[in-house]
Amino acid sequence: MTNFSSMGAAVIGTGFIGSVHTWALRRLGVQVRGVLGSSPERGAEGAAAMGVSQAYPSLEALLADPSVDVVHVTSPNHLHYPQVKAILAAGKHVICEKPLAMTSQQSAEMTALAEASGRVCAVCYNVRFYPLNQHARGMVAAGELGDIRFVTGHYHQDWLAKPTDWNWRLETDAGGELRSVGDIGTHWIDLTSFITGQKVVSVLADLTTFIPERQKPVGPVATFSQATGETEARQIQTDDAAMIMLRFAGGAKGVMSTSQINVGRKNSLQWDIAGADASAAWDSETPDHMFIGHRDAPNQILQRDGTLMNGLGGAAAMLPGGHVEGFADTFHALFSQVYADAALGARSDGATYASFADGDYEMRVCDAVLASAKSGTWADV
Ligand code: SOE
Repeated sequence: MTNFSSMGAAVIGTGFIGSVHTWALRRLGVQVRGVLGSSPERGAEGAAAMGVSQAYPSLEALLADPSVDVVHVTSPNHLHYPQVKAILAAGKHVICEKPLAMTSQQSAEMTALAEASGRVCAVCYNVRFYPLNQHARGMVAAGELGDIRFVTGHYHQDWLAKPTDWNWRLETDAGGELRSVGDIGTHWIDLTSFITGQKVVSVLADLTTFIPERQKPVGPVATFSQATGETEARQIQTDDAAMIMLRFAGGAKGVMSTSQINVGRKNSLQWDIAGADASAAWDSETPDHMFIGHRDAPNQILQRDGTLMNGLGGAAAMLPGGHVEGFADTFHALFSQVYADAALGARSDGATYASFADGDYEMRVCDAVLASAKSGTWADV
């Protein structure tokens, strides 16, 4: 394991996911030089809670710090575009949370700027970095499933199931026009495209807002937590759930659903990929086990063990043997690739983290989902 103690990072955002980034950086030995909060007070609170030595007073101050090599963007979606542009103009590497932008116009521009900058730019599609997902990509690439036919599954959560549940993602101004699809559906699309090596080319989508009016707390509320106290009624335009049929470039077809109101489903991403010769299936709530299905032989369950997996899977495994790995470990694995590339100054050939071009592809799939939901017909990506 490489030690990145000569490298410095700054993290924009001190909420749930900003903390996950900071913990993963610590495990890699990266020096977390400071954080930037949504206000100086929140920045100071976040820095104190995470034991980081400073909260920058502004993005300008953060970018002026010469000891920062890589900037992590974990702010609400509407800030990704201006912040990433400023970070690239300052000549720093960037890891941006998903979705990359609010629109595909923004993501296309960010991708062009990233390519021109010569900096290492990644989108934080962390689910790729469960070792068995990397292993599955290796299996498909080696032809072990045969031609890919049918790709099905879901990404369901329940943290927005009640009319009193609130988060900035609910409003289009901060989160974008799509919510369950943009926030978690793009993880599923990214992951299945990554594993199968096939991009989605056409979609038929149906979006639903089951809770059209919610109670917004007057004070701040963190992701996955519930506020108490005074609230005001807000009309909701974004999707609580979606059903999407998919056509992939290589001929595969699929169907998936997203939901943030499925009571009891905390953070459930499942995929099931049927090839002509074998199938595979995986569930984020039991991430160290993968189903491998056969027609004429007993089915198998592969338990994650770096020494029993292919090269991609083995490389992503952070712990030896069958020691259980989880959500936080995926950030550790993703960042270890990005920091190795940042130390060299360029993306390496074997890198498997999502590029800005991948993030732009997700935004174009979102455009097609919206267009299809509005027209009631298939829409091309
Ligand atoms: C909220 O839905 C959220 O934090 C997503 O934004 C993340 O991408 C997902 O990993 C967990 O849930």
